[in-house]
Amino acid sequence: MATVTLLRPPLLVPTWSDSGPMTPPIGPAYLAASLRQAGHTARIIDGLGENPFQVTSLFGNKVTAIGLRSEEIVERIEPDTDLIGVSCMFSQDWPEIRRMIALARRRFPDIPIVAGGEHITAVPDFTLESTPEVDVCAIGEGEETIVDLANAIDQRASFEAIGGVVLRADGGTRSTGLRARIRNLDDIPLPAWDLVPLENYLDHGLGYGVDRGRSMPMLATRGCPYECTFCSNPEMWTTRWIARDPAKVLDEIQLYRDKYGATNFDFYDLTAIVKRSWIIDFTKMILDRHMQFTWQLPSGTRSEAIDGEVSRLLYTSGCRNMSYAPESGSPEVLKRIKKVVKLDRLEASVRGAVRNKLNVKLNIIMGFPNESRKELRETVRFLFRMGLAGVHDMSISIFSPYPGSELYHDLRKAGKIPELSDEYFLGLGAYKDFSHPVSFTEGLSPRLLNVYRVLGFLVFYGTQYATRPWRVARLLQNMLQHRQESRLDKSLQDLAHRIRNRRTGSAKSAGAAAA
Ligand code: B12
Ligand code: SF4
Repeated sequence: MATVTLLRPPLLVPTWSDSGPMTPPIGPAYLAASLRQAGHTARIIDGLGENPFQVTSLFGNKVTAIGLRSEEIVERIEPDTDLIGVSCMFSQDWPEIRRMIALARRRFPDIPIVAGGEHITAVPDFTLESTPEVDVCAIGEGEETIVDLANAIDQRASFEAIGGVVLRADGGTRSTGLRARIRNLDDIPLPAWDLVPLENYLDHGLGYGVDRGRSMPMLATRGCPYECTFCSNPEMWTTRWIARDPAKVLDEIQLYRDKYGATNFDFYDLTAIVKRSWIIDFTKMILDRHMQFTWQLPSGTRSEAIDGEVSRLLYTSGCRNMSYAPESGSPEVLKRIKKVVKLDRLEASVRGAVRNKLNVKLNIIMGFPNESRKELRETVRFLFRMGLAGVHDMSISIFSPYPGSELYHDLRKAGKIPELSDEYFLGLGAYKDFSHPVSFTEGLSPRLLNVYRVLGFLVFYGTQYATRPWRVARLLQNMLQHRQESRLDKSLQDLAHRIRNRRTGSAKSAGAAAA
């Protein structure tokens, strides 16, 4: 049987952004579990989790790496490895991951290297053409592909007949095409968390959501049925949304409560709430089983299935924080980006969630191509209404054209992204970085875009706190007592750590504020 080492890079964050989510590597943990189930030996080198308190400045201090340096990750690969797998989720990380791959190749000249993940799925040909050190790219969902690759190594067979890969062939590349998605998610073995330095996350309150105790990542669904033009979901997961059996999700939660003392569960789903009946079954089952834990939906979810009854059930079953992803307050923009959302219905859903005591965050994007000033002002007015409604948090990202998305293809065709250079990849990190603003909007300078963004923040938080002054007191109290309830609590406390620990180089200071 084969021995596979999976590399998770360090966390790479734009140095001047407030974002740097320190999350356990759920993708590699899933892959490792499938490898083990098939009889192979799996290892994970979690670049972030192995040393979450080390900070390294990269690319002229444009990027901060948190965790092991790429050199240290490669040093830890055991010599008996038969296959090296590298995970690349975020395109902005590619320049450093490519360097890590080159280091691995230098140390292991004859061991096959496979790269996979969301970024690789979007640009497999570019990856193979620009990075001779990569032997094969895995596209889409990875569990079956990694097992087939390990089987092929074991049987000394070629990779050519394996589904879901892109290989070099005849001086170019050849794709075997995306695999059919795994239909029964409950057949996938649970993530191999024992191969990850999990305590480093659990003990330090690191994770995706607000710090509400020992937090474990969860995945209840995969995929999303929508096709928003700024999102790479359709090319990666297709438009098939598949949910697990709610009972199995709760069995997993119970396992982590017993095994790791977990008290909070962050759902990493792309769009957890699509089907009303699923979320009702799930929440009612928590209540029927008398389970006591908190859970959060930090990825921006859709609003269609969340009416008053659903948000009440969410709260009573322990959900405390959830994010909606309206993206814009302009109906024209929403139509153009194919968000398929009705703002009045979304607003009603949000108001219901706030009334039912959920801590609500909104995800906004500004700076879509062709977005007008009038449309940006509509978004600011929407934020005013949401502040008035008592929504707790929001984030405004500046639009970045991620590979694999429809807008990326459009901008490439129009020559707005002339080549896939390091500058372009690093520029994708500008979505939250005030120091290097980028604008893809005709007639709107990066500076002006930043002005709209600051205006949006001021209007939203100003309205919210002017109408609910007790929330300011609560914010200060939480700050003093190191308690977190909202994303703003989390961001401010992480910022305080960052300032306090700047001289000591603590990773928590360098970027633990959540995205
Ligand atoms: C949860 C999430 C986050 C969380 C946590 C991410 C994490 N796990 O560390 C946080 C908050 C950190 C986050 C932040 C951001 N995110 Co995000 N996020 C997601 C989301 C919804 C789920 C990721 C996930 O955990 N999936 C579940 C696991 C099981 O899947 P997976 O890791 O992809 O692994 C599978 C396959 O990819 C493959 N695979 C992966 N690695 C490998 C390796 C090998 C060798 C093989 C064979 C296979 C393989 O097999 C795995 C199992 O099937 C994805 C969308 C999505 N569905 O993936 C977006 C997504 C990854 N995020 C995205 C973006 C843009 C961001 C942000 C830039 C913020 C923003 N504006 O939204 C920030 C950047 C963070 C940073 N570095 O600074 C984009 C990335 C696009 C890109 N090309 O860069 C995505 C794809 C959303 C989208 N469709 O646009 N995100
Ligand atoms: S942005 Fe959200 S709703 Fe739109 S396709 Fe991506 S995951 Fe689905």
